[in-house]
Amino acid sequence: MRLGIIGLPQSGKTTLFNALTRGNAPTGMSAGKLEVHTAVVDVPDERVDRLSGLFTPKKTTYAKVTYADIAGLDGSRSKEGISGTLLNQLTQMDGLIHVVRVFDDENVPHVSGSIDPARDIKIMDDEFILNDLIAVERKLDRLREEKTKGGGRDKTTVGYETSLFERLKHSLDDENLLRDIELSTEEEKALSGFGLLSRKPVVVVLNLSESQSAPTIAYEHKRSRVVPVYSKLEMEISQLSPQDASDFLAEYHIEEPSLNKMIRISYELLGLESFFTGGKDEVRAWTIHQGALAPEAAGEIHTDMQKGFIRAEVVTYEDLISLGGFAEARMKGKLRLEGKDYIVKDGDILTIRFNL
Ligand SMILES: Nc1nc2c(ncn2[C@@H]2O[C@H](COP(=O)(O)OP(=O)(O)O)[C@@H](O)[C@H]2O)c(=O)[nH]1
Ligand SMILES: [Mg+2]
Repeated sequence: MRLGIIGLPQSGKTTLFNALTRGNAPTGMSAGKLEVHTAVVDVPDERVDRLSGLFTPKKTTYAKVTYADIAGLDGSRSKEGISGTLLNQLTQMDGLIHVVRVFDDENVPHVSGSIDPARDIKIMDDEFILNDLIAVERKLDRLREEKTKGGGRDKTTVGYETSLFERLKHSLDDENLLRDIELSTEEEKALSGFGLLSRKPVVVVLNLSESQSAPTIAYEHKRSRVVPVYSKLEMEISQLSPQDASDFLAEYHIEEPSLNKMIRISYELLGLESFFTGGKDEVRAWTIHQGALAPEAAGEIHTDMQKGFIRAEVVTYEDLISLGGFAEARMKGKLRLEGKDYIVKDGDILTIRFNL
């Protein structure tokens, strides 16, 4: 999972990035030009810790999330859209974390001269809508050309794409985020790889100072969440030892550090879940889409396992932990044999049987 941290200059992107990755990238440097920091972090999951305690494996591997702190968007709404390199960075992301400034600090000038989170959210949304409109119009031009020239792909496909992109265009013309429109699985598939920005799931982070409480922001969109975060405080906390960090969190009444919260919310928004594999060699967490079938899950582990998939032995996390192992689970009839049509559930522990 790749999550891009975006927002206006000086909104606190790098501060949040540091909080989420326990990093120390320089903050307060923003000049509004393209600059990207990336870091890969483990997805904290206490189920992995418990499984590791059960199997005592040689190796324990958590699922991974990549954070990219992407500076360069300034809400300038250029006619040509977002520039190539920056756009390229953005389209690669599975989801976006939009940092919006709420904190007040006279030493940190605001690019728009005042603190207004709702305005800043709209600046970025409008920029994305405009950019998507440019991309969609270009695509429609190409489709028209393809239709007149002929000889390329078959007419039905071209017609199908044309009506889909026309629908997108109407929606964008009305200044709607593409996140809000309902698409069939087939349409979704036709759009994959297109990287439309206003369709990407978004966590809006209201970046607060320690003394502030979160303002109420009405932001009713699909695949979107608004989350208040004390980025600067959390960046400081992220640099502490675990014991000091939990004392601090308690003192400031922060129930769950953003480190964990952001990942949990992103999994929800992106429709992701985890399954596990376990044994003497390795306990490992894997990420899949909700609704993935057993062979797809197997394919996450290795393409050979998907190709040669025979069946999966499945036990739930709760059963495995309470019964104490695969052998015990089998004796109690809790180790199921599942075939190609099995929909993997969050927390399943899978052993794939395959044949090459
Ligand atoms: N007072 C205060 N300052 C903050 C907060 N978050 C970020 N800053 C400061 O705002 C400035 C810009 O932050 P930075 O993370 O570099 O913003 P970026 O340009 O979006 O990457 C830095 O001087 C930060 O220390 C906050 O919650 N409170
Ligand atoms: Mg920065």
